[in-house]
Amino acid sequence: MTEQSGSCVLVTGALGQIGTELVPALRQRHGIDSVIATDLREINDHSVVASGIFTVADVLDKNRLEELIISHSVDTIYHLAAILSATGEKNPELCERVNLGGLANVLELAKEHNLRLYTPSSIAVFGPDCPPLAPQETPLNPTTMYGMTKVAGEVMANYYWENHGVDVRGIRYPGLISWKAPPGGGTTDYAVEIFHHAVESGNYTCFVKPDTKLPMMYMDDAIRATLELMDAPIESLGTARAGYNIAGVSFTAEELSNAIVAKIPNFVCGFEPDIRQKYADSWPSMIDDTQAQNDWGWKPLFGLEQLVGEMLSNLQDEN
Ligand code: NAD
Ligand code: AKB
Repeated sequence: MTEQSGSCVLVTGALGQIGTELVPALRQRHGIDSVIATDLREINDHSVVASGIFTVADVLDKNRLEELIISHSVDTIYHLAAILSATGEKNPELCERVNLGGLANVLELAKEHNLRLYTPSSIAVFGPDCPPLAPQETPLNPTTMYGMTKVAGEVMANYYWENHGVDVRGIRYPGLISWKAPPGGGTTDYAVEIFHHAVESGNYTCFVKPDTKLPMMYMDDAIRATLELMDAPIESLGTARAGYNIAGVSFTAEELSNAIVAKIPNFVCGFEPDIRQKYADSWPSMIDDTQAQNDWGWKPLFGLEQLVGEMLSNLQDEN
């Protein structure tokens, strides 16, 4: 079902890396007053999200979310609030509580108020036993708490679809690369930080090894994928509905650094792996997204060269 123009959308975790770009895209589609952006944090007046309705809401407070759903006649939730992998390993209890508790609340509210729900998954669902080219269907044995919450989240979402008919959809995003908002404490954050350091100081110390290869995606592709999945006719979606594999571009940390050097010849990147190396090593290096291609026509547009060009030119303009 494609969202109708009268639709009212609630976004949780709206001030994060994805929300900062998804909220404006949703406001362009639905109208500025039809997107209710929420987050646990207070908004900064300079945030692009401040151009429309914003209110503080904790996803663990189901009553507060329900109040917003009723008072704004919300029919769709984009549930972005979460604790990502690196922060999640520092505080696994918080990660479990927010990621699973928040999702349980929005799933129940979607059931009770007949809402559509978008809830992202991640390549963190995969574990060390996954082949380097991750299939859509494979045993999911993550080693991070974050990954475990994402596997459980897909299972919970499928349960609400199968048992209550809740139209819930999700994508296993790769590491997302963007310049408008900082990443929120993940393992793939090096692939964003490197650009800021290249532009601001000309050097960066990367926290994974040069040959670490992970699936990544430019934010424009990720936002388009999200909207395309939400627009897909319900009957076109298969068993992957709560966690579609989608591929963008895979590269090693060294390939990324070299692509930046091609544009900024004086840029120097060193490598000092920390604990995040272990999380990166537990994830596959490439994603098989045949199912997303077949079910809803997924196709990425940004390769490494385009992504590096966009990141550097936008950050250079900002500085
Ligand atoms: P982020 O960390 O940048 O933003 C998450 C937001 O959630 C933050 O603004 C935070 O303040 C908010 N939040 C935390 N606890 C909350 C609570 N209790 N109530 C309300 N808000 C709360 O994350 P993101 O990168 O925007 O990711 C959004 C979603 O996409 C998450 O589910 C994440 O797992 C998933 N994802 C992201 C990536 C990526 O590379 N960015 C990759 C795969 C999956
Ligand atoms: C993280 O590194 O935790 C996220 C993700 C891939 O889910 N960017």
